[in-house]
Amino acid sequence: MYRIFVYGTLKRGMPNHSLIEDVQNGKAVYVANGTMAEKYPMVVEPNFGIPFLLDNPGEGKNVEGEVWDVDSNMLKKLDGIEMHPDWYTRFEKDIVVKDEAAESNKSAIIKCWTYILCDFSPKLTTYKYLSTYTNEDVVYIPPNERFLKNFDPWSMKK
Ligand code: PCA
Repeated sequence: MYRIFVYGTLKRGMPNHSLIEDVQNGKAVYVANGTMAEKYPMVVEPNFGIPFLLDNPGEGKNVEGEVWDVDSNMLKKLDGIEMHPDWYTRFEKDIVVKDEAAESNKSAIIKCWTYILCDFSPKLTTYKYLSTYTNEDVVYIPPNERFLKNFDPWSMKK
């Protein structure tokens, strides 16, 4: 199994979450909510509503998300969707996980794979740095509809 941290459209209730729940893609088990140990700039690109964690550690906020255990089939599927390693790149990062039992304030740091945008266009750093992705402020345009707005994925890169 592989431990992953999702902070964007793959979270529960978000537009790509059904991929994780689809048993045809492989196995996935929810572990806990988590927060990145290190600060990162997380932005939502305003024209397509795509969340990006920018490879600029130390800037931005401690991003919140979900930890899941997935098998190699599911990981392959997610790598395909995120276009790892050409678009997003998957890295292992430290995630802080709290004991969710009442009255406990124990926490642990675990290593999880997460998708980060490297060599990003400087334009992306002009957007607001968020700690939590929601699909409320900017509507997410899924990949199969992006051509309608002439989306060029490589315009997000340097
Ligand atoms: N999907 C991945 C990376 C960004 C996105 O929208 C995630 O939810 O973590």
